[in-house]
Amino acid sequence: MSEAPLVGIIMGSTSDWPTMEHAARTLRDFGVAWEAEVVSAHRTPDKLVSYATEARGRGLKCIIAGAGGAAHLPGMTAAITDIPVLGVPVESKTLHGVDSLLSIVQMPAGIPTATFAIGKAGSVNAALFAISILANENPELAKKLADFRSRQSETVKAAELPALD
Ligand code: RP5
Repeated sequence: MSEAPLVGIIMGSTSDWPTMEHAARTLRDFGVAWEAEVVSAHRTPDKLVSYATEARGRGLKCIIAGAGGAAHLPGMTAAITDIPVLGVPVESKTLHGVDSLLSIVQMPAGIPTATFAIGKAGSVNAALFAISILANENPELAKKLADFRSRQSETVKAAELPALD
C-alpha cells in the first residue's frame, strides 16, 4: 500500500499469518491502508517496545494484534500505547486457542485490550471493528460499512435451506 497505514496488524509469528491475513483482506476490501509485521512479545521484546511507542506518531489509529499460546502481545502492546489495541487469539495446536483467548481477555483493570473470537472470525471482526472506529471520522467509510452490513443481511434473508432427501 502506498498510502500511510492507519491500521497496524502485528502477530507473534509467521505461523499466525494464515489467521491474520483475514484482517488484512478485510481492510483491503474496504480500502483502508494497513501494514503487517511479525512482532513477538517473547522473541523480539525490543521491537515490540519500539513498534508500540512509535505507533501513534506514525499515524496508526489502532493496532490489531494476533498471538497464540501465552499470547502476551496484545496486552503488552496496549500497555505501551494508548491507541486502541484489538486482540485476536490465534488457534494453538495443544489447547485450540483457548489458551490464547484467556491470555488476551483477562487483562487487569486499567489497560483495556479488546478481545475477539479465536481464529478467522476474530481476525475478520477485529478488522471490521477497526473500520468502525475509523468510520466515526470518515463518512465515506461509514457508508461502506453500512452497505456491507446491509448486503450481509440481504444474503442471509435470501438463504434457502436444502430440501429433505
Ligand atoms: C506465539 O507463539 C505466536 O503468536 C504463535 O501463535 C505461537 C507459535 O509460534 P511459532 O512457534 O509457530 O513461531 O508467540
